[in-house]
Amino acid sequence: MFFLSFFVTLEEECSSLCGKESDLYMQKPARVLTIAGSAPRGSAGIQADLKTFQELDVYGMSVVTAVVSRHPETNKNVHPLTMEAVEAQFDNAVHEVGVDALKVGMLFSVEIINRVAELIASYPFEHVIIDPVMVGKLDSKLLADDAVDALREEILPLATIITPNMPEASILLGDRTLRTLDDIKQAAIDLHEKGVQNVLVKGGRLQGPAVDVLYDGKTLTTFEAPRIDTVNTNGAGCSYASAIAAYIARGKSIQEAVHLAKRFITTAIEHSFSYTDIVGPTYHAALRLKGEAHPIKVEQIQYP
Ligand code: PXL
Repeated sequence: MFFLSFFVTLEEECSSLCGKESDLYMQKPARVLTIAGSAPRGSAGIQADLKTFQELDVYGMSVVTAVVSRHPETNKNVHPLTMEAVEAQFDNAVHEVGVDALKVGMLFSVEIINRVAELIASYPFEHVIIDPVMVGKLDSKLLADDAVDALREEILPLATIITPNMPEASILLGDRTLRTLDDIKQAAIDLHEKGVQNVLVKGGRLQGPAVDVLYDGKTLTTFEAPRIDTVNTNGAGCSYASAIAAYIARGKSIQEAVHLAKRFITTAIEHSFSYTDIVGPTYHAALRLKGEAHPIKVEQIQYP
């Protein structure tokens, strides 16, 4: 077993045009489309995705699948859009602009999952980053109970990379208990075995440092940041997956994109805040305005 531990020096940040100056067509920002839920508080979902895209200098577009917002009288929290509305948004973005990388977040129902799977298959997307969103930070149910199988069977096979957190990885593996770093390494390997090219299991709920595990069928890579003592992490998963999509659209490899995105989200969490006593957002502008908060420690193990 080959073992390598190092602090990767990240290339100097450059715009999305880096390395592509000779190609006249690419003298424009790379294009990223998100298909996800709308979170009117501004911290998660489409709103977090678009803030992330803007910070990372990619051209953001969106397909809203549902609005997540509790009605003060009826108590209804998830308001799905019609299939017609989903189709129209997708058509406008894909056919009137074009897409360099697609990010998929909250899909909610079997009906939306099936239609979005057909729409994804209808276009030759090069990079598909799928965040298998299930439950929000404020305990909102973001995936219907009967939709887990559809998500696993119809959506995950379309992914270049999936980014489950520990509860999501556990559900995708049939309610397996995941507690330790070794558990999430095995989870990444087993989810890859189910046919996903690249699996990033996020260890936000581990004891100790925040370690995420990436497996691509050959190499297990861990990305470690110190645990930041805050509750204000609403939308962190959405923003992390969006940052991965942005860096991939800008031509980075999966490994580099995850490393750069982990740096982006760790810094955004370090400077997170809240306007009220409700769990607040990460600070999307933090990396740009304050610089990297903590270097990310990267380790690689060849497996098998
Ligand atoms: O952070 C998960 C998430 C994803 N998508 C939407 C959300 C949330 C959490 O609130 O509202 C739309």
